[in-house]
Amino acid sequence: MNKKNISIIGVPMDHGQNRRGVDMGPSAIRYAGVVDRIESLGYSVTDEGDIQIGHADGSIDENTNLRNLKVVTDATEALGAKVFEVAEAGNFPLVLGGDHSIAIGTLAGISERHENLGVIWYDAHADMNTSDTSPSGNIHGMPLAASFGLGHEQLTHIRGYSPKVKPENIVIIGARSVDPGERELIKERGIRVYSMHEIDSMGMQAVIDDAIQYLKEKRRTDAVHLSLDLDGIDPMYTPGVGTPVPGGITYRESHLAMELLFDAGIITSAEFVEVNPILDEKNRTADVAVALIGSLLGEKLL
Ligand code: HAR
Ligand code: MN
Ligand code: MN
Ligand code: MN
Repeated sequence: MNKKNISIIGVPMDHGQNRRGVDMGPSAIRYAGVVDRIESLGYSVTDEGDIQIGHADGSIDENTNLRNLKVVTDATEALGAKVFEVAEAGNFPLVLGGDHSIAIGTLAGISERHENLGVIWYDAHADMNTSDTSPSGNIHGMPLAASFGLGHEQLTHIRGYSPKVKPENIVIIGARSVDPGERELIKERGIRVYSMHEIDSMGMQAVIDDAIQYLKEKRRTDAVHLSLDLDGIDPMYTPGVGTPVPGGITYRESHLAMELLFDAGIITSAEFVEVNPILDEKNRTADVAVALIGSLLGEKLL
């Protein structure tokens, strides 16, 4: 990655799920020193502040099976516009969440500028439910499906176009909690998944090498967005997340993954989501987010 200016965009969103506190994620990550950490690597940083988030009553609409659709739609529209603007200006968008529903907006802003965007989805979950398959009505379990064009029209058409990404340009890393409808879609759409099984058996180095090779050589992507959900990492290291799943990726494996992505120079935008300081222990999860952002942007041990 050339040393582009990094534009930080905070998204204090907690309406894509039903546990409060993840709206404080951007503050916690800033408090953990994200700006200084990135500046110390020689980048210039612009903190663009936070996207305005409306209020919602938390109920699930019985016709759509969606919780807080309007406020999520409004926020992702606003985020999409901001991401588009900073990327147009030549900056690297670094989005801080907030729950994972915000990825719908990030991808809406980024994909408009690319013909063949790739996405790396680092997560315990597949986030590929639709209003028909969701067990929770929570939109943070739906952003990938929405981004390849499945689900409620308001979610699939942020910024007026759909799809944002081809299913075969998506790579999921760290999956270990996948719902039946998601499993079907993964098979049907040919989505590449490196679940915990592949991470255990191949090792993280081989997983990342394979993912990079796939996105670059096989899919010929012209940009790659990293969407990193802190629950992809084992809750032993990142307890401050709303939907922890045991048996996850280790702290060191995650650093290695970020370092290899940096070395490959393929990542053109990123987001770090689901940090919930209320559920956390001494801001550890935000600290991990900042450390991983450091490695993604080129920090080395020696
Ligand atoms: N799959 C479940 C659902 O749709 C849980 C999703 C949890 N999602 C996140 N983002 N934390 O990955 O409700
Ligand atoms: Mn609120
Ligand atoms: Mn997620
Ligand atoms: Mn998750």
